[in-house]
Amino acid sequence: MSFINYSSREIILKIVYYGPGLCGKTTNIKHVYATTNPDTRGKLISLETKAERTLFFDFLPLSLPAIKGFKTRLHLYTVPGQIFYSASRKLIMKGADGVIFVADSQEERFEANLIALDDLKENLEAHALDIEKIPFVIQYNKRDLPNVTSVEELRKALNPMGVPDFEAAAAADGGPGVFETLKAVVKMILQDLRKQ
Ligand SMILES: Nc1nc2c(ncn2[C@@H]2O[C@H](COP(=O)(O)OP(=O)(O)OP(=O)(O)O)[C@@H](O)[C@H]2O)c(=O)[nH]1
Ligand SMILES: [Mg+2]
Repeated sequence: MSFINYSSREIILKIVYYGPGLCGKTTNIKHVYATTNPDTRGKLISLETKAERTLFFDFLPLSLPAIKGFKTRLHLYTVPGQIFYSASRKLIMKGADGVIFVADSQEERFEANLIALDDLKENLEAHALDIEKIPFVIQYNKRDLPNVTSVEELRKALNPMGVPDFEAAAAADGGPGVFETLKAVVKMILQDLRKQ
């Protein structure tokens, strides 16, 4: 699936942050941007509504160390979580190499997480991608808030497949969990790539 250009010796890996509205997808990508060496990051492009909700997507290109002489780049995308942007979400999943599902740990968002996960499965299927095969990790975000569902309960509802999952607080100081989550999905993609 990954874009490998043999003549320019370049590999591009597309990773998409998916999840319900306001779960913290854009906050993840902004944290990555803010804490990455300027030499290894490109411009962060955010297409937002006036209320700072993602309108179409966010995009951040990052460089990784070369792999066997191939320049390797990550293209990070977020989808817009609001229910009515379904068509955009579907479009953005095209050619995804890996997915990070950002769950909102707040009790009142429990149902919204389930709906978003179903929506993800549908939009992967639309591109002949299978959630059981694509590198996929889950992040339980907003762990800094008081009204959160336990990780055990979230795991039972969202992660019956037992994929790597992480607690995070993307908006908190130091963004705990943000890089762990990203590194885990990159590792899975690179493992797949080696098998090709
Ligand atoms: N307390 C807390 N707030 C968070 C956390 N992550 C994100 N937020 C806040 O949640 C709100 C929504 O965050 P966004 O990153 O814009 O959410 P999004 O998932 O991109 O939302 P859409 O673009 O509408 O899908 C913002 O006010 C963030 O500051 C977190 O870990 N803890
Ligand atoms: Mg957003």
